[in-house]
Amino acid sequence: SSVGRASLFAHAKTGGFAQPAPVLRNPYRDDPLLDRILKRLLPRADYDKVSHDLSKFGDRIVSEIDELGRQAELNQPRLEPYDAWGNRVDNLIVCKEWNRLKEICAEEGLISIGYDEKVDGLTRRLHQVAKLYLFSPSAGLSTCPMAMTDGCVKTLKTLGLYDNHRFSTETVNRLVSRDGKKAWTSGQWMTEKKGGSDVAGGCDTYAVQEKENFYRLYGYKWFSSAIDADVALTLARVVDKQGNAAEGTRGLSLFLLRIKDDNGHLNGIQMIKLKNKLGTKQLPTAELLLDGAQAEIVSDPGRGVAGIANMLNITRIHNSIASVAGMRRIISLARDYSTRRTVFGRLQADWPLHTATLAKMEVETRGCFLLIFESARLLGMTESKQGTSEDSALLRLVTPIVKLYAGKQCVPLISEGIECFGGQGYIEDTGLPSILRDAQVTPIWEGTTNVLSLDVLRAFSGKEDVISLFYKRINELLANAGKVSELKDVIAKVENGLKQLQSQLGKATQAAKSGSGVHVDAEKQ
Ligand code: UCC
Ligand code: FAD
Repeated sequence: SSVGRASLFAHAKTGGFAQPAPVLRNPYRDDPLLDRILKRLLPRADYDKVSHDLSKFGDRIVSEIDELGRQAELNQPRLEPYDAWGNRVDNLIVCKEWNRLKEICAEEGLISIGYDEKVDGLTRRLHQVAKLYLFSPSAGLSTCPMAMTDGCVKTLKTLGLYDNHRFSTETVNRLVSRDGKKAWTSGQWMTEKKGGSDVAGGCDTYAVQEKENFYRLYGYKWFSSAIDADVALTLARVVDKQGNAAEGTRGLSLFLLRIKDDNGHLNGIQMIKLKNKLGTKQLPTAELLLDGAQAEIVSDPGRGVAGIANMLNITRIHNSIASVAGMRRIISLARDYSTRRTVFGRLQADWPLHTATLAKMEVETRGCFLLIFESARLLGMTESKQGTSEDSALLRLVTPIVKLYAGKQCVPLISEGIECFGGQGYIEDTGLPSILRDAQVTPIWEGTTNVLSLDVLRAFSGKEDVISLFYKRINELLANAGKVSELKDVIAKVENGLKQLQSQLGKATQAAKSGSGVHVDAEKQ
């Protein structure tokens, strides 16, 4: 009756309809490609173990981790620089969920899996990358300290310091610990006010020697993420007895330092302020004054940039994982929602225009996904006995490419994903907007898109003939793809793209030899 209908809106009632929310399912079992790629790349016995771990971890993400990540977004870090009596205290307050997420990272072996020498090198990196990929969108940005922790382990090991240098050895052991109470994490302080891309042009931090490898650092670090970490790698210019320091890249050396001492006192560091950011709000990012911070030099003098590049090449892979995992998360939620939301009398899923939108997103995401697993495969190969110098050269090339490409693609794609929820996608309480906010950082930090494009050229101009290796690898893949007749047109497009690339690079090389400079068509690049 008309009275019955009207009563739906009486008093506190807001109508009889409530839209079912999208549901997060086990991201491993829900993923269309992950299991297939692991089956293809891993030896059978390893696959069974890895698959079991990922399946279990996927359940934990749904039942526990996703909510911790959400709470970290809702309870953001803050800084109390002074106490009530005017004493400088630099008290950083993070929520308990953030600390719990970091403990879970250790317990689940998100770093240690990558370095477990009992396991084949390829398997351990593929396992680690798969696990990080599942974890990332629920991780409340605890993946940021994990990236830098992984990068720090890699750097100290590559520089030959593990088992040779007391502080580095303790640091590595703590960074790979599976004990959530004992595990350390690392920061990476490169950016200063004058420059984050042009690190050498920006670096005004000076290192004054105390004795042997021990120095005191003076400078201002402009962006320092995960500032609740235990150690950091940073760059500074060594000052000689006359007070002079070398300019440019060759003046920079790499230092390792504790952020606090065993009593919890900051090591000659002041946290000046926390950044007020568009996204990554869960993550404490600070401006730091280094006022005599004690540090040990860990590179040869003047080899700081080359040293920290070991870290960059790892954190860039982590960054790509975050970009692609964000894409995957928004698609899986949007797909689920399309089976729950009725529009114009049909489920979204039954409208071809809507499914075409989802399909377009799916294709792009799968492409990026395959690229991160190619970088993980190459990383694993280079770290295992099976690796060749060709693998190392290709890894050097693929790393900036996957970082720049996935970072660039994820922002518009996640924006499209948000639109799939209509107005609800714009509403903070749904948790959806933070997926877009957090995506926008991935093309910026760890090297912007253009800076990484230049890094691709740096990789091409290295000692190895990377261009030929690249063509060889693509041609192998094309030959394999040629067995599938439906791929004929796609293969022709890739071949055409390769020809254009060859011609552009040929022109650039010619111009570099003659010193004339070249106009490279940016679209064609
Ligand atoms: O942004 C940050 C965020 C931290 C949060 C972590 C999040 C991780 C993701 C989490 C997921 C949720 S930390 C700051 C990041 N900053 C950057 O990425 C800097 C961007 N700028 C560059 O990448 C530049 O290309 C520079 C600074 C690396 C290059 O500067 P220069 O001064 O022009 O350097 P050169 O002279 O070209 O290179 C110096 C040496 C060379 O070696 P040698 O001397 O042997 O020839 C280069 O080949 O360093 C070597 N090198 C590399 N080696 C430079 N780049 C690389 C590389 N990528 N790999 C290997
Ligand atoms: P700029 O270098 O000034 O770049 C501005 C623009 O100029 C960009 O578009 C860039 O592509 C372009 N550009 C620069 N050089 C060239 C060139 N040669 N050719 C063409 N274009 C060019 N840094 C750390 O060291 N540690 C951290 O923990 C950290 N955390 C961060 C957290 C957040 C949330 C953010 C946003 C940044 C963080 N950063 C950190 C800093 C980050 O790495 C830098 O912001 C980034 O590398 C860019 O440097 P910049 O800000 O100085 O920009």
